[in-house]
Amino acid sequence: MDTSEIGRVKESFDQAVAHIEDLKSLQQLKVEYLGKKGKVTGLMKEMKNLSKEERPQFGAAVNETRNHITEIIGQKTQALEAEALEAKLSEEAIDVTLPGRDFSLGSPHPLSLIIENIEDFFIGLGYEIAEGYEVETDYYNFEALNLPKSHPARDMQDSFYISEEMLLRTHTSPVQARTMESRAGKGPVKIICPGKVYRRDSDDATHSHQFTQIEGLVVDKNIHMSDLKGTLELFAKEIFGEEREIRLRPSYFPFTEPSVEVDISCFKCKGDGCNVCKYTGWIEILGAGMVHPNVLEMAGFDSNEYSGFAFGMGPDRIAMLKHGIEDIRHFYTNDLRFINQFKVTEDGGAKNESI
Ligand code: FA5
Repeated sequence: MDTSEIGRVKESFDQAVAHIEDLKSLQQLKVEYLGKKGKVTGLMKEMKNLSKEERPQFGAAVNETRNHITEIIGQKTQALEAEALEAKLSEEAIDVTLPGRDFSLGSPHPLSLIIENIEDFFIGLGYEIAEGYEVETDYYNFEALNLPKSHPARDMQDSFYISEEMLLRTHTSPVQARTMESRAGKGPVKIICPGKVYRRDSDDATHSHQFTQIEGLVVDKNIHMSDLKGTLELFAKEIFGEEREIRLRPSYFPFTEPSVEVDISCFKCKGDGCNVCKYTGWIEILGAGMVHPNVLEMAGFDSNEYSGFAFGMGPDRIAMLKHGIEDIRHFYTNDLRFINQFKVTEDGGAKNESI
């Protein structure tokens, strides 16, 4: 063996290393040349077959080749490691300038918003919020409100009966009967009761078999019709605008005497006549009256000492008027395109962005 064999080993290494592209192949190449049974080690083993004179030169050449291979492998290892790190970093790179992922925020339901507006207004006047039961007894829904069985006025509210004595409440008025009863004849009572009610009405653009109502009740000494009128005037201005006026028309409810229907001056045409007010200049918004002495007495109040007023309104219809919604069924069909139009304004009110 002569030094030309060493040159061939070096050359074959140089050629092989030029094609290496990953650390694993480089490691294999290292073993192939520098390992125990590798080519360079094989050259060293040849030393014993050489003469004493040849050995130093041969040994130096093998050492030089081994150093060369070791150095190249070292450099290549570093280069490949840097490349792998670079690839990993760019794979894991986060572009902090990308816009964040959008997640959709729900909008409060327009009915919840109008109910909250109305609640806030009455809380400001010192009212408490009272709650009752959606499944109610015939007694509280009708009898305690001066509507004995077979009273013809029961037909005013077609009902879903569950049994002889139980029904889905047709209005929120049973809450006033229950609340008065719980106060054991002692005033003042000053409540509003928002909630769902149910009637066997056929669904159409302005009627739903399930809708919402807000009841109001004040019972104390010396409560007069003027207190009712003043309260509702303030309410109309708060919900429909400062310039609103109200008017009371005589009406009939078995639980109030006298009873009135309350209209507000039209907020769209300001009284000139338009499609919202059906060209009358006025829009009906609620029923009200002075609490009937029979209702006070049945709930344990002395009607000679106490008097009161009550009112009941439909937030569905109020929201429809306020936002120009033409069909009550939009409230109950859960179409997000409808609900998402309503946003909460800074003062906590509702804004319909499409209007
Ligand atoms: C009542 O329910 C009385 N309890 C209100 C009342 C309370 C009067 C206290 C006096 C004192 P009325 O049946 O008119 O009254 O209903 C009140 C409101 O509920 C109506 O003005 C209307 O806005 C709403 N309403 C009635 N029926 C429906 C329906 N099917 N769909 C949607 N809203 C309705």
